[in-house]
Formats: sequence, C-alpha cells, structure tokens
Amino acid sequence: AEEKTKGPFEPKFEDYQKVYKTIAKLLEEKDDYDDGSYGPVLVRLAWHCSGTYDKETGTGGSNGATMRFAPEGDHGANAGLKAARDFLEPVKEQYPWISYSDLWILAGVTAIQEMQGPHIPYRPGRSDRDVSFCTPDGRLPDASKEQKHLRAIFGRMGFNDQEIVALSGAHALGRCHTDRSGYDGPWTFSPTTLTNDYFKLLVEEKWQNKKWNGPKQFEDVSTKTLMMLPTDLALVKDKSFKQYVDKYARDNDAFFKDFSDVVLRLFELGVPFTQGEDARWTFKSSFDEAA
Ligand code: DDH
Repeated sequence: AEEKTKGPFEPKFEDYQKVYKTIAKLLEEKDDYDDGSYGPVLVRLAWHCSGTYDKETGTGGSNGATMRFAPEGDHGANAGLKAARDFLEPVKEQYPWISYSDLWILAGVTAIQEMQGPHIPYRPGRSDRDVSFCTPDGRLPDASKEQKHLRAIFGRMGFNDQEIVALSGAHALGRCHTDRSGYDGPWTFSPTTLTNDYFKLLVEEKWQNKKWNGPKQFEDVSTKTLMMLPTDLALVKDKSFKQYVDKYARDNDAFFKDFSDVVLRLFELGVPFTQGEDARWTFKSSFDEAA
C-alpha cells in the first residue's frame, strides 16, 4: 500500500538547488582548466544548445540535448564543448532523475551566478530526444561576419538589436582556442568573472587587425593581449547596436538586468513547458550563502 502512495520521485526546488550546489562545488574544485574555471565553457554549452532555435519551424533550442549525438556534436561551432559535457557527466550520474537538457541549462545558470553574474531564473521541463532531432549545421553565428548576419541569426531565434547586444556581453567570459574555433585569446582581463568590461573595452580601447597566421581578428592596441571577433566589432560599427553598447559600458546594473532577462528567454527557447512562467525558481549562489 505504501508503494502506491509514494508514486514516482518528483523533484522539487530543493532537489534542483542540490544539483546547483554540486555543480558549484565542482567548479571550485576543478580549477586547473583554462583560466582557472570551467564556468565559461559551461555557459557556452548552454548557449549552443539554445541558439539552434528556429521560431518559424519551432525546431532546435534547449529541449533534447541533441548535442550528445555526432551529427550535432561534430558541428564546427560546437568544437571543444565535449569538455563541458564531460565535466557534467558525474553530476548526471549522481542525479539520474535530471534530463541532460535540464542539466546543461542548469549548469549554464550555475556558471553565470558563480562567476558573479546576475541571478537567472530557471524552470525545468526539458526532455532528452533522440538523434533524429539534431539540428542542421549553420544555425549558430559565424564570427567572421557582421551586422547583417547577426540580425539574421538572432532574428531567427526571435531576438532584437538590444537583445543581441545584451547577449554578446557573455564574451566578458572565457576565451577563444586555436584548436577549437581557430581564434585566439580572451576578450577581457577577468575572463572568469561576469562584468560589463566587454562593453567598456569595445568603446574605450582601440582595436587593430592582429597580424598572424590565423583568421581575421582584432587585438587591443595597448596590451595586444585581448581580442575581438569581427562580429564583436560589428556591435560598435552599427549605430543601432552601438547605442546599447554605450549604455551597458556606462551602467553595469542595466547590463545585468537585461542580460538576465534575455538569457532566461534564450535558455527556454523551444521547450514545451507544462508549468507557467510563475513556476520559475531562483537558485541561491555561493555569494548569497556567504552574505
Ligand atoms: Fe561566443 N564565442 N559567440 N557567445 N562564447 C566563443 C566563445 C564563447 C560567437 C563566437 C564565439 C555568444 C555569441 C557569439 C561564449 C558565450 C556566448 C568563441 C571561441 C567564438 C568563436 C570558441 C573557442 O575557440 O573555444 C559569435 C560569433 C557570437 C555572436 O555572433 C554573437 C553568446 C550570445 C553567448 C552567451 O553565452 C549568451 C562564451 C562564454 C565563450 C567562452 C568559451 C570558453 O571556452 O572559454
């Protein structure tokens, strides 16, 4: 009789907060990667799951975790993301009830918050799908292009100019790897802390063509240690984009607010939620707990 009343395990907020804490702890422990954190590559994994969304056909997006399969995992844009997926494998083993697709997005949320970014409200509801749901190659942005391409790619997901600029602020984090994208170097001096420095550097620094044997990218004139992609500089070349770059360079709070709003939407693209928007949760970060 007891079995009947128990029913299947239905994870609640506390269970997801536990998964959050486990990821946060792993991030702290595994500090011998890149600039000292897997945080940036976890954010990139969550974004590349979500950024395949096509609003016309309703295909792609963070539901499905189809990057587990070769056709999508091997897309050029996804090079290097195996590091993020492997990092999360022990977490999946510890909490087998969470879908890969919910886990990968939760890891993106955790990484942003643990790198001192804004809170990103979250709701579960993604289910894993088979290989037939892999999206075609070419849905993610091509860094060698400019504003027209950005509007086409992000417009397909349903984002406007302001949202494209806010999303791009994620490049405060992490770096380019020659063995992944072919590009090289970080965008900011603090690639494991989310700040509005990406925008500040875009407007305050002078950028010149890097002379090297790789794809066209830009370096800062002052130190020649930072980089920008052609798509990054398109944000200051284009007047409509530039007004938002200026705003976020001046006002970190405005950036954090808009970044949280737009990342929340990005991470929910293509997900057939059964619960409404009021069911979103906000997880406590290590910083909230220390306070
Ligand atoms: Fe990005 N990104 N991204 N990006 N991205 C790269 C790294 C990271 C583009 C190209 C690249 C977003 C938008 C764009 C992050 C987050 C986000 C790399 C380097 C390239 C190339 C990969 C490598 O060599 O390892 C382009 C083009 C765009 C665009 O057109 C707007 C967005 C919207 C996000 C987001 O998260 C919301 C992060 C984080 C990284 C650092 C990864 C790492 O391993 O470090």
